[in-house]
Amino acid sequence: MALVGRSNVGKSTLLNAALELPLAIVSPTPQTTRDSLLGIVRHAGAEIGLCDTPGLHRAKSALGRSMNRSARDAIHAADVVVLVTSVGPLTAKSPTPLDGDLRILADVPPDKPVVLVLNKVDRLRSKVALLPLCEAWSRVRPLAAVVPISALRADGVTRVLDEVARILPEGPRRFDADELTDRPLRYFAAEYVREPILTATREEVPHAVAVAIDRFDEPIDPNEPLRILATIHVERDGQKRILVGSGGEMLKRIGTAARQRLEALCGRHVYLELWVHVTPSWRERPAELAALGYETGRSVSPRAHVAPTTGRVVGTELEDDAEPPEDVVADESEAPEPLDEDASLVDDVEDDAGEDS
Ligand SMILES: Nc1nc2c(ncn2[C@@H]2O[C@H](COP(=O)(O)OP(=O)(O)OP(=O)(O)O)[C@@H](O)[C@H]2O)c(=O)[nH]1
Ligand SMILES: [Mg+2]
Repeated sequence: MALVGRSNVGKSTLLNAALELPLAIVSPTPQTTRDSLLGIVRHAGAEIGLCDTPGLHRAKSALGRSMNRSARDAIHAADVVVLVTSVGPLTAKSPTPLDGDLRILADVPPDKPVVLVLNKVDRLRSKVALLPLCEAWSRVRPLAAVVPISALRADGVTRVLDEVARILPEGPRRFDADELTDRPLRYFAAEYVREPILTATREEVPHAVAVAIDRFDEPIDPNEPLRILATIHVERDGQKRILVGSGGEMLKRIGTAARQRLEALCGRHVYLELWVHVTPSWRERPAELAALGYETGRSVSPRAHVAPTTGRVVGTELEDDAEPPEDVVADESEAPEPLDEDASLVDDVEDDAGEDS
């Protein structure tokens, strides 16, 4: 099944809750997830491959387009689509589906079952507003189920798995009994370096960061630590200064958080060395994106493959179709959402600014 939706609605939080393990990185920054990540859950006799995907958004860079492509590919590859949206203080005033969600749904083939997940119900004072919202959704297209949940509190997540297990087609098992994900440990090493950066930095910095694993030594003796050398790529000198911090203090904090996260996942000691490198415009350049693993989505290449380039410095991406972070939820805009007649997921997803502040 594919977990799809706008940015920041809680897809990765839902994946983690279903796995009962914080495998995917999560942050209040829109566009946290950059490529698909499969988590395998055994539930009610079914083997469910949950494919977490990047939030569909109005892409303003080659990276953004690659992210949207990966989400669309997941929609088309999945047997079941779980469309995740979120509810909040505005839901009571305007219990209608958001344009951004409707556009995503329009890209799901009509014969593919869709489970709609209304996430973040913990933000509602009363769940009464969910009834008209569910009714409005049911008029849009037949849905296999509508499930209100709080992924953050792992409330309702079992019901999502129940519904998916019920409608999944029968087929042979595809994964080993102890398989958890399709990604290797080095993928998580890069992601877990990125996560504290997303949490600790603001504005364009989180979006300008990519992490490449330069060396990944996994000694056969499990008592020996994993030895990892990673480069954090940024686009400008100022961003590098922020990440290094005064006396290297920020970089040290990032490294400690990443190391602890990885040690918890793999159950062994980790030695992690971090470098910060300015690679201008990496988000715009297919060669850099491929070297960083975003085009192929399956490998993180050595630093040497990411040649520093010169050229236009990419401005801040306006993540204007994203669910806003928690701290601005109270300011959710009530402005009508701009409807772009050409809006379609076939090209870049156009924005819905409905919940923007
Ligand atoms: N209050 C509340 N916050 C939630 C819930 N689920 C997720 N969040 C928060 O929403 C933010 C985004 O969560 P993610 O899981 O990263 O969202 P996402 O849809 O994967 O985002 P992208 O990867 O950027 O597309 C984080 O700050 C989460 O803690 C929920 O049920 N309730
Ligand atoms: Mg995510």
